[in-house]
Amino acid sequence: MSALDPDALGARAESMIAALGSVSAEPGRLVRLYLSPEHRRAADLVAGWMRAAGLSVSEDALGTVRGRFGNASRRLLIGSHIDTVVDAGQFDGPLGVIAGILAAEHFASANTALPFGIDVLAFGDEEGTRFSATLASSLGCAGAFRPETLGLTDAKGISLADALRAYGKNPDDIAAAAYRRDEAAAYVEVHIEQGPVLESRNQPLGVVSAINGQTFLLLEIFGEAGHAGTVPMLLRRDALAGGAEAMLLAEQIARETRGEVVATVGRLNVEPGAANVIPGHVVLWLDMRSGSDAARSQFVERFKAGCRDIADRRHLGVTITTTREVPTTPCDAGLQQQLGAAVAGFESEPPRLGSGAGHDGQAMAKLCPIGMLFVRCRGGISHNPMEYASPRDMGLAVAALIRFIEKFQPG
Ligand code: HGY
Ligand code: MN
Ligand code: MN
Repeated sequence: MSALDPDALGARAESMIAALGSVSAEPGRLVRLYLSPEHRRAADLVAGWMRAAGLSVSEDALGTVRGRFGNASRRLLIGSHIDTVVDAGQFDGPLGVIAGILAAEHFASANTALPFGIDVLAFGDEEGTRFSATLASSLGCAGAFRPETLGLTDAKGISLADALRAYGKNPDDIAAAAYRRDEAAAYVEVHIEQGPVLESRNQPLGVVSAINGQTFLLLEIFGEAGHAGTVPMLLRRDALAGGAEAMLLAEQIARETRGEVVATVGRLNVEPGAANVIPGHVVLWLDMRSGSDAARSQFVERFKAGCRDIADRRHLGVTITTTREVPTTPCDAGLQQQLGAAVAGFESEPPRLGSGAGHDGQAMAKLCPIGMLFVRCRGGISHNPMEYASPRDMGLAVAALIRFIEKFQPG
C-alpha cells in the first residue's frame, strides 16, 4: 500500500470545494438548481476534474456526470450530488463527488489493476429544490426513476421533461441509462454528517448505519378570508391560526418521542396574504424523519387525528396529502465493517451513526448494497452557508476511501 498524505489530500479537496462553491445562480449566496445554467457549469467543472484524474467521462440522460476508471464489468460506484438547497453550504454533496475523484485518481494515476471498475457519479438532483421530487438522477442510475416525475413543473411552470430537453437530453433515454444489477457491486458515498454527533465525540469520521426514513405531508387548511378589523374573534375561520396550531402539534408530538422522530415545517403559503385580511387558505409542508418506521407511522396517525380535531374545533376544512414516503434505508453491514476498518487505519475505530438527512444512497440502495462515510462538520451546521468541514477531516475521508477501495472485494 502506497503512503497517503491526508493533509495534502485535504488541501486539494478544500480548493475543489471552493471552486465548485463559487458556481451559483446568485452572487451573494449559493443556489445551484438541477438542469440550470449553473448545473451545466458545475458539471463541466467536475467533468474536467475527472478527465484530469485519468477517468473517462460521460453524461447520462438525467445529467449525471460519470467518471469511469477500469473496464471490469463489476463496478464500484462512488458519488454524491452537485445540486444545492437555497443559500446552501459548499460541502453538502460536492464533498462526496470530490472525494470520489481524488480516490479514483490515486488508482488511475498508478494505473492500478483492480478486480473491479470505479465509476464516480455526480448527481444533478438530490435536493429536489427545483422540482418537488428528490433523488431524480440517482433513481435514474438505480433504474427506479418514476416517469411521472417528468411532468413535475418548477416555479416557472417548466416541466422536468422540457428542462431535460433544454439541457440537451432526451427523456426517452432515461431507462437505458440505468445500471444493471450485475454491474453494480456497491455504492459508497462520503458526506458531511450535517449534525453534531461526530464533533461532540471529537471524531473526524463516522460510518453510517442507516439513512432515516422520511414522510413528507402537504397540509391544506381552508377557512374564510375576512376583514381583520370587523370580524369578531369567535366568528372567525382563520386558516393560519389553525395552521399554527397544527405546527405546534407536530412539534409537541415529535418532542414527546424524545428524539426518535423529528418534524419540521420549512415552508408555508398564506392566502390571500394581506396584513389586514384574515387568512382564508394556508398550505404547509411537513418534513418528518425517524430511524424507526414504526415511530414515524405512529407520528403520522397521531398528527392526522390532531389536525382533524383542530379543524372541527375551528370550523375549518383540512386535507393532508402524503407527497413522499421513504422507508429507513439500512447500510450494508459488510460495507460498514470495511469502511470502519479503513478509517481505523488512520484514527480509532469510527462510531456508527444513523443519518437524519436523506442521501442519494436511498436511491442507490434499490440497485446494490450501500455504504456511507460521514465527515465531521463544524457545529453540525448544514443547509446553511456556515457549513464547514476541515481540510484535515476531508483528507482523512479520502485516505480512508482509498484504503477501503484497496481492500474492497466485489461480491
Ligand atoms: O433533505 C435532506 O435530507 C437532503 O438534504 N436532501
Ligand atoms: Mn442537503
Ligand atoms: Mn446531501
